[in-house]
Amino acid sequence: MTHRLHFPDHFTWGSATAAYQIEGAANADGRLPSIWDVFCQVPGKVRNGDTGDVADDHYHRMEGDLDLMAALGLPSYRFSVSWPRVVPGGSGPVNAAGLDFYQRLVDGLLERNITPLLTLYHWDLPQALQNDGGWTNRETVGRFVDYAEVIGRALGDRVPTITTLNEPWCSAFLGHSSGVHAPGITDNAAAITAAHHLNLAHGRAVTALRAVVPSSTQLSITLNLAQVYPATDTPADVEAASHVDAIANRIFLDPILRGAYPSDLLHTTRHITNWAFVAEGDLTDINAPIDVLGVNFYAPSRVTAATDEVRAQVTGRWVNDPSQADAGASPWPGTDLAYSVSQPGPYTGMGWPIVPESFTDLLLRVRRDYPEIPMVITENGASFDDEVTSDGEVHDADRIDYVRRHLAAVHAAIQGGADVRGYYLWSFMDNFEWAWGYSKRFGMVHVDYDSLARTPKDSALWFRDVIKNNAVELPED
Ligand code: PNW
Repeated sequence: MTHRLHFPDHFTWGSATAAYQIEGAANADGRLPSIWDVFCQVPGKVRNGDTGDVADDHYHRMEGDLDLMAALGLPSYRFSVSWPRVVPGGSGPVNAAGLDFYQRLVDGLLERNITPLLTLYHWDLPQALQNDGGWTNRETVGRFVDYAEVIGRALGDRVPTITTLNEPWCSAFLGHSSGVHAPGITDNAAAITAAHHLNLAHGRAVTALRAVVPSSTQLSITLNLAQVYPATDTPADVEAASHVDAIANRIFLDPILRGAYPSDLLHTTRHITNWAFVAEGDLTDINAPIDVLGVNFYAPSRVTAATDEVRAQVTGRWVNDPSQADAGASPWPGTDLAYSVSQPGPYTGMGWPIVPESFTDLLLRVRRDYPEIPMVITENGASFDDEVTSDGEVHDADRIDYVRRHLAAVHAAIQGGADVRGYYLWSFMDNFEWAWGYSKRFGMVHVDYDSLARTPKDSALWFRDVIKNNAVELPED
């Protein structure tokens, strides 16, 4: 016996990728390096010394990939535009050849009846801008707005939803505090400065885009919100969880949706920064109205207060490290007041705990605290060690189980009143998993990194049925 959970009419189904993770062709047609091209050259930063130079070679195989999306019944596709392809110097001349790739991509999607969802920035800052300080430099905000306008003018008439930034938390805090992402800086004050400039870039880009795109275009930002639980119910741990909620979630949600930084955040970070980078009018700019909030979710977080005992266990690494899944503590990026601690399994191939109920909690929390904003799940999925069998199949039952349970969690949140409009599975195909290189596979399509052959996994065929039925089937238990 099975039990069918139906999704609302007009629910949007799709899958997602990002430019640097799939395109390759790093030096083609006038593209210049991004911070990730440079970061990949630093020994020890990316597993096995992998780079995005070739990746899935999507840049040269785009038509075939779109055919595969159509064959798999995808109604929508979320991709990102590579800033260093379109404006290679970060500012200055537009590279027509780079822009042409995205023209062809969008046209190719529309020809196949696949609705594009475009992300302007998925972490590939032009290195030229990093040389001037990148996101710690307020000038980068204006460069981003100019780039957003270029894309809005070129593609805005055919792309119904544009997202400004993907996961500014990762750019700010993994890039500038833990340093496990490009540009690899380890400075908490720099991370908070970067977070503010990312917020400002988002808000000003929204206003600039409104002037150049049709009035029907939905504008958005995608956040990876941390669903934070205290390690124990002691007041100190509860306070640590609230602090992490401020420095991971409300640092973005509050200025964007309410026009103010949380007062507790300003207070608890005053020994790190004086927030002098916030200029008059910034909060009004950041608070530019958006139409929908993109939410990416993988796993919850568990945190504890900074005590001498906890500090003694610190391994110095960010805890989202598979080898750390069941050991140690690590400083929460951007702060010295809270530490991330291990959680019970089961885990995905990233060592991230599988806790679907926490996804429901998160969506209901956003609904409760920011009731006006509709949400779209712009990423959810899991990495596992998939292998192609001798008959050319990939039996990824663990991924199907992960997605099924997380879809049930989304459904429960909708039943509970959350306004969730769509779901994009991360990822369409295996790709460059940032610091983990090609060692982690999130795709519903397998990629052989020798031949670059694409093989739909069982999860892709299963997801095609979910889409067709607008429903997920759960085993009765
Ligand atoms: C997201 N963390 O990244 C990104 O949007 C994708 O590009 C990426 O492939 C996907 O999730 C899977 O990792 C994250 O350490 C990377 O908390 C790291 C973390 C969160 C999100």
